[in-house]
Amino acid sequence: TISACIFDLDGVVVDTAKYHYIAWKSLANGLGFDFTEEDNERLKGVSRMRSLEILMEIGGVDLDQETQLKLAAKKNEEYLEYILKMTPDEILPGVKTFFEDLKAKGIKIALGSASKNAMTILEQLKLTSYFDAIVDGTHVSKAKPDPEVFLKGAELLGFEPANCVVFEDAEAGVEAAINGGMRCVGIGSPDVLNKANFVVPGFEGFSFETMESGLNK
Ligand code: B16
Ligand code: MG
Repeated sequence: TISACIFDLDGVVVDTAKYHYIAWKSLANGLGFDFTEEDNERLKGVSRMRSLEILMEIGGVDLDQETQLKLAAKKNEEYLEYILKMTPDEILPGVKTFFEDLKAKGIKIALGSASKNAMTILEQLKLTSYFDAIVDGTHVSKAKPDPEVFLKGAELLGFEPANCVVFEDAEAGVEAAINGGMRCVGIGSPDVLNKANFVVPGFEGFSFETMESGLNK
């Protein structure tokens, strides 16, 4: 039986990757190198400090710890400028309808995100009240593919991992769900998310029934 659904945020509920991209790009340009959209793919689902490490690797630069913290804070300031302008229009298609469907069926909803800005984003989207539990980057010490973020969500709701279904757009996130003993619906491309139980391009037309039949295949 399915008792709860746990959602990743960036790339599942909303497309914040485009704002992360603009902010990381301007940081890279300030350091004297370019940062492409393809490079940005490597940062999806990855923590802020790990993202900066990957960026430094791309630019071939080496920075001391203190500078890294300063630059990560600077990137976040710019990123915040964009997310504070976000509105509920930016909720990805079909997400709200699916949330309503889950509520109507008594299925609990949790957030399992690596982002330290998750609360701000949910507030901007006016989605906070849909969540029965929220676990984000401020609550965990181990990054995906470690299952910590999803296990904490299940624990807060009081359900066994086997009764939880995770929705993820990043490979590391899918692995985190499987590592935690949960089933996982990939949001995106089946080539990338091949470890998920099944993959859909998005939530348009997606319902509790679609989920059940997909998981029972
Ligand atoms: P922040 P998710 C992740 O969110 C993003 O996918 C990733 O690109 C970002 O670096 C990370 O959050 C940390 O975000 O800088 O806001 O703490 O996909 O796990 O919801
Ligand atoms: Mg994500």
